[in-house]
Formats: sequence, C-alpha cells, structure tokens
Amino acid sequence: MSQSIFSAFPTVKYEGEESQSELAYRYYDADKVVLGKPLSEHLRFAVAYWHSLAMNGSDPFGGPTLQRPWMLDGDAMRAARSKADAAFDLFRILDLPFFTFHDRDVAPEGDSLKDSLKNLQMMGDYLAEKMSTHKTKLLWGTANLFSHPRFMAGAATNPDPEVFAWSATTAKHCMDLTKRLGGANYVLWGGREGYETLLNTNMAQELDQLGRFLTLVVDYKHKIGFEGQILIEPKPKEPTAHQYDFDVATVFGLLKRFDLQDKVKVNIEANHALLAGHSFEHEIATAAALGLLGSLDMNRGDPLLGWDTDQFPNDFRAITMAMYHVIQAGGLGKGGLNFDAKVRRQSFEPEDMIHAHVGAVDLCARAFLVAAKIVEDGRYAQMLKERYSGWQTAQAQSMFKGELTLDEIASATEASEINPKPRSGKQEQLENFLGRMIL
Ligand code: XUL
Ligand code: CO
Repeated sequence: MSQSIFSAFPTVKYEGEESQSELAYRYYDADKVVLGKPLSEHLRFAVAYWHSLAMNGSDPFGGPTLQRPWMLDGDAMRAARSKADAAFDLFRILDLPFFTFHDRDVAPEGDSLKDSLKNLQMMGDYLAEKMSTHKTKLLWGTANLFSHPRFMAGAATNPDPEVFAWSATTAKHCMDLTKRLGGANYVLWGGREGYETLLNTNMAQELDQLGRFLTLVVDYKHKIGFEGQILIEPKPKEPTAHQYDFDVATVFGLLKRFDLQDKVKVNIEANHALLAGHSFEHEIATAAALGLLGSLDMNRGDPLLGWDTDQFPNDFRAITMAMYHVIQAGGLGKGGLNFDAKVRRQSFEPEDMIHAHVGAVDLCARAFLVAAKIVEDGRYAQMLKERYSGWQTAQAQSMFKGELTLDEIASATEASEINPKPRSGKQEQLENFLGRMIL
C-alpha cells in the first residue's frame, strides 16, 4: 500500500472528557445512543475532498503554502491517485462515515470534454476500489461548474448555449458517478449562476435557463433511478456580485416557479447564511418551515470580513441552536454535516488538518448533545407552545384553517368584546434559560 502524508497518524478515538490527548474525540462517541439512535446516525459527518485535499493555501495576495506531494507531481492522473490515497488515509484517521467531492477535486481536467470525462471515469473506478476496502461512504457528489474560465459568465445561466450543454453533460456524468458510488445526495452550487453587472445581463432569460437546468437534473435523477436527494446550496454572492440562489427563501421561490419544490432540497452552509445577512439557525429554520431541509455544510466566516473564509466551526452557541432546529425538523434524513472548511494558510502541516477536524467534530457532537438535552428537558418547547396556545381555540382554528372569510372574521370580531393585551416576548428569560442549558 502506498504511503501518504497522513499514513503515519493513528485513527482518532473517542476517549471522553478526561482525555489528555490533543487528537482524541472528547464528545463524539459515535455509538452513543441519543434520542433513539447513535450519534453517528444523527450527525453523518463528512470530510470535504475539496477543502482538505485540493486546497493549497493560496489567497489573492500569496501563493500556495500547503505543498502537498500530489500538487507537485507533473503527471495529473498519477497525482489524482496519490491524492485519493491520502484522502482515504485521512478518512481512516478521522473515522467519520462520509466524504464529499467535486469532479475536479478527484479527477484532473483534460484537453477536451471527452478527456475530462474519461479522467473522471478512471478516477471513479479508483474511488470505487478504495471504497470497497474502506468504510467511508459518499454523502454527496457535485460538479465544479465554476473554476474553469469557460464558466466565467455562468454554467446553466451562461449567455452561450454551448456552455449550458457542456455543463449539462458534466452534471450528467457526475450524477452517474455519484449514483455508482452510492452517494446519498447530489449537490448543485451555482458559483457563477448570477451576475456581476446587470448592464450585460438578461435576468429573465438566465432564470429560465436555470429552471431548465434544474428540471433536466431532476428528470435525469428519476430516469437513472438515483435514490439520493438533489440539493441546491444557497449563497448570496461571491464569486458573483449577486447569485440567483441567494438564500433558502430565494431558492424556495425559484423552485416554486419551476414546480420543483417537492423534488429538490437545500444544502445550507453556515457562512453562506452569514453572507446573506442571516444566522445559520435562521436558514435551517426557514428550510424546515418550507419542507426543504436537506444537508448542512459546517464552516464559519469571520464577521469582520465580508467574504467566505471557510473556517472550521467553533461557535458553540450558534451550532447548538443550529442542532436544536435540526432535531426539531426531524433530523437531516439523507443529509449530514459536511466540513466544507479549510485550514488556514499557516496550518500547512498534515497534523493541522487532523486537529481542525477533531475540534470541529467534537464541537458539533457536544452542541448536538446539548440540543438533545434541551429537547428532552422540554421546558423551552413548552414556553414556545404556550406563546401560541391561543390558536388552539375553536374560533382561532376556524380562522387558521380558512373556514372563515375576511368579512366573517370581521363581523364575528366586531360582535365580540375582544381587546388583545400586549404580552411579553420573554426574550431575556429565554436567553438566560438557554444560556444555562448551554453552559
Ligand atoms: C462554495 C461551496 C462549495 C459547495 C459545493 O462556497 O460551499 O464547496 O459546497 O460546490
Ligand atoms: Co459549501
């Protein structure tokens, strides 16, 4: 078996809160049964091939700092194989159930579409072989329809139909591979599906193109009998000035417009929520309310920076409330928690990659345990229920269910003596209560 930069590291184990080891799980006890099932089944953690294997630490002001051996190899296919060897070593060390990938993360671009698809096919064989001897499964696959210059004016929303056709072909092959590798979901992130200036943009045309593309993807999923979910990953901006999949609510509008609201769900990324001016829990609660909750990308931004820093999560309070809303929504189903996050450019040692994941896994596990405690305790849910209890009366229910018209409500209300009194929203009390649960 070939050696990789990760081969020498032992598998990270659950050692409990008392552990003295830096590379141990203190809270992620995969088999611990909480709310009726093991933590591993609630959380369905995934390592992101893109950030963990393909990123090289460069930023707009400086070149690569993570000089992985496969990045220095002139033979692109040999490099892709050694990258895959390192990836599966990393999956083995972290002992997490899933991984995620873009086509370009796992297989190099070729000189033509045909060559690129051939590379993908060959690396698909290689991944299938690796998966047969490792326990890591595929949470989702996706196509990178944003990096290459051909996508600079969009993929599905490109003014050039040849780019649309190229993108559709690529998505077809990526879905085929995702199905072949047993993927639980297929993700569409529209990196360049938006505009940089309205001056050169026919928005109505571009939205219709996007709708056509989504419909084609959904139809193809049924045609090949792919059982996974199709997910759209909202993001408001970056790289474009405005993206059409701005946030969960915007995606819902798009899906309704193309009659796809029952066929597509969302993959919500924490920092994309922040960039849209929302909190992560807001986006999760919105998706839950609209029946769209699919999967989560766990990362964080820096509130002081207006761009996507893709850092590993470390905000315990925010993740606890995110997990609370996930539990309230009935869980993630086929989705999971994908670490769409990268180490900082000074963290170039292979060990830094392991520290980053171990800390993030433990943070999410601990947050989930606290969220489960809040659910089991029941007092918070009860406080919320009481706030809406007035809606349980027969009169209120007939309004709510649409049994009364506006004028019927008006005449009943005018004939009554009702005089609503302001009631406290109890925000501080709730914040204190949740603060105590979290500590
Ligand atoms: C980009 C991003 C992507 C998607 C998949 O901000 O989050 O990695 O998750 O294309
Ligand atoms: Co993401």
